[in-house]
Amino acid sequence: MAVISAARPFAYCFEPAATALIVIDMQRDFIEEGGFGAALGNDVLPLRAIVPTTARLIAAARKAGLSVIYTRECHSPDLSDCPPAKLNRGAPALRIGDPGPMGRILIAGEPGADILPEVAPVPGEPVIDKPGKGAFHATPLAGLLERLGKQSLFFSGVTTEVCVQTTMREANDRGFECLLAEDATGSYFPEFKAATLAMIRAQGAIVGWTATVAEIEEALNGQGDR
Ligand code: TIU
Repeated sequence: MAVISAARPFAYCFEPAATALIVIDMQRDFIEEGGFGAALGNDVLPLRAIVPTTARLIAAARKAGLSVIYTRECHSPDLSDCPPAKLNRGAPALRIGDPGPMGRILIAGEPGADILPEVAPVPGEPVIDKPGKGAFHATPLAGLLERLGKQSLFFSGVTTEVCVQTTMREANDRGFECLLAEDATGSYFPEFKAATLAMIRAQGAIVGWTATVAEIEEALNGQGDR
């Protein structure tokens, strides 16, 4: 058993072999200009800032033998998996499925749906395409985690208060011990990120724990072993 002693709100214990790192939606459509995030009117720079720390976390997880599982928010080309409630929400400059500078917005197989090369999966690492914000909705993720025998999940990716928090809450209800990597998750709204971290760990870790990448690395390197 390993422990992240400095995790908030208190120490987080995990069995590395029963732990997976979930890397959520580190896609060009959210992190680069010309994608869905920018089309919604957002400044993408705060998301770019977490790319190096996320790469570090992925490398540490791989080295320690954790499973690394990726998600991508994207839809089939005919949009049959995109409900009107999602497609028509708000007044974005470009809607899901519209042609943009990185291909059709948020469509599987288009360049914009790709994961950034700095944090890309290596062969054999699962990539789960999801039509919703939560990664358990309409995906094989629950079955995959059960087959792999995972009980603890580390979370990283974008955006903190939308897809990351939704997935973390889904996982919490499914019985996983959840930890969010504070500096490997990002939001277009710094105040929403701060609020999400606070609400996750409030009330005695009501949703889960948070820790920095350095604190997670220390535990994965064995310095946190009991
Ligand atoms: N808009 C926003 O903050 N996020 C999303 O639409 N998707 C994800 O968080 N991946």
